[in-house]
Amino acid sequence: MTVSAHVVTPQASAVAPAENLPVRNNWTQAEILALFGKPLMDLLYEAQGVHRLYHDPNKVQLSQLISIKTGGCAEDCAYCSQASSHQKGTGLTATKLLEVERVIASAKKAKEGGASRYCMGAAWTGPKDRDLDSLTAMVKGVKELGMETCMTLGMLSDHQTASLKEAGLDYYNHNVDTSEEYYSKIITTRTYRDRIDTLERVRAAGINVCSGGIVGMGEERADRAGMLRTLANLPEHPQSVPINMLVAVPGTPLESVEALDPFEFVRTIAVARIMMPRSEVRLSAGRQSMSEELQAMCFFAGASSIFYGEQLLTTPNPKNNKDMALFEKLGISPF
Ligand code: SAM
Ligand code: DTB
Ligand code: SF4
Repeated sequence: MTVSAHVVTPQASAVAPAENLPVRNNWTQAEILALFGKPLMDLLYEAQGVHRLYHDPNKVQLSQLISIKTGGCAEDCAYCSQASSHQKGTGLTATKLLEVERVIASAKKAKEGGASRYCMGAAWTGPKDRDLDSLTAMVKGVKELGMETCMTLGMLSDHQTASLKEAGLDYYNHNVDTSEEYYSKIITTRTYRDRIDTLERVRAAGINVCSGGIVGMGEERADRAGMLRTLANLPEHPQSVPINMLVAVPGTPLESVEALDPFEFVRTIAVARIMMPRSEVRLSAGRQSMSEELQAMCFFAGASSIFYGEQLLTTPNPKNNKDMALFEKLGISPF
């Protein structure tokens, strides 16, 4: 039987060469919704094209988390196991700030396991000045191991930001979490403006910004688009953009929210990649319940980083050997 050759005509690339691709900070909601609304294959093709202009498509960065102070938080974020108002339901035990030596010892293990960035998270509205010496010692100690440092401590004052910068902090994580419109449905103890103010302080101090959010909290597509619009229209794109799939923790107000369609999650990654072409887009919380195929689609859509290690802050994450087996199958290597 003869099979007629299927001639593939080379198509014009969907994206411009890197040097012609403007980094935009003026995205409109209509443009973003138009990206979300594309046929999935067109969206993925465009996102992968943009991804290849600035990133090695076969490399994924590994960041490891540690909770340096767990629970007892005065904020009321509806998704969070660590809000003191949800702790009765979640059964989480609050801890004090970990000792510096313990944090550095855990960072060393994370480095040996292959992580290149260490992200230290605290369940605070913001740090107290009395904690600053310990926090700066953690930054210095982790940097001495040759790892990048990231902290997420809530709202920062000017002098706290300056102390962290002086200690050598590389990244500060502070998520906008959702759209401005949906924010008050999720958090009532602070405002969207509070988040933007801390991001401005961090950027002004010359610390790299890590800011993203959570999807699957019962929001509409317009809110996912609005969240990306806020992030991409900041004066500078955040250097890292974590996209978290809600981990619906039993005992939190969002425990029984309807799960987001996985393809909508992939679309969110792809749109983030197109809008913020140079940023690291991190496939963040939620991987524990994602199939390997879904994660592979996220990498194709432009995710260039993951949280690595068997624990996020209070919830589980895939084991290192499981992630390495997946990378092996996909021909991806960590950096
Ligand atoms: N307390 C600080 C703050 O809120 O900025 C820092 C730690 S807080 C736990 C860091 C981020 O974790 C949140 O902004 C949120 O995006 C993410 N997060 C918390 N709980 C989550 C959950 N159940 N599912 C997905 N992401 C979550
Ligand atoms: C981010 O965007 N996701 C991380 C990190 N930044 C601090 C936290 C995810 C937490 C998931 C729920 C938990 O383990 O408590
Ligand atoms: Fe506190 Fe952060 Fe959890 Fe909100 S997300 S309750 S601020 S630890």
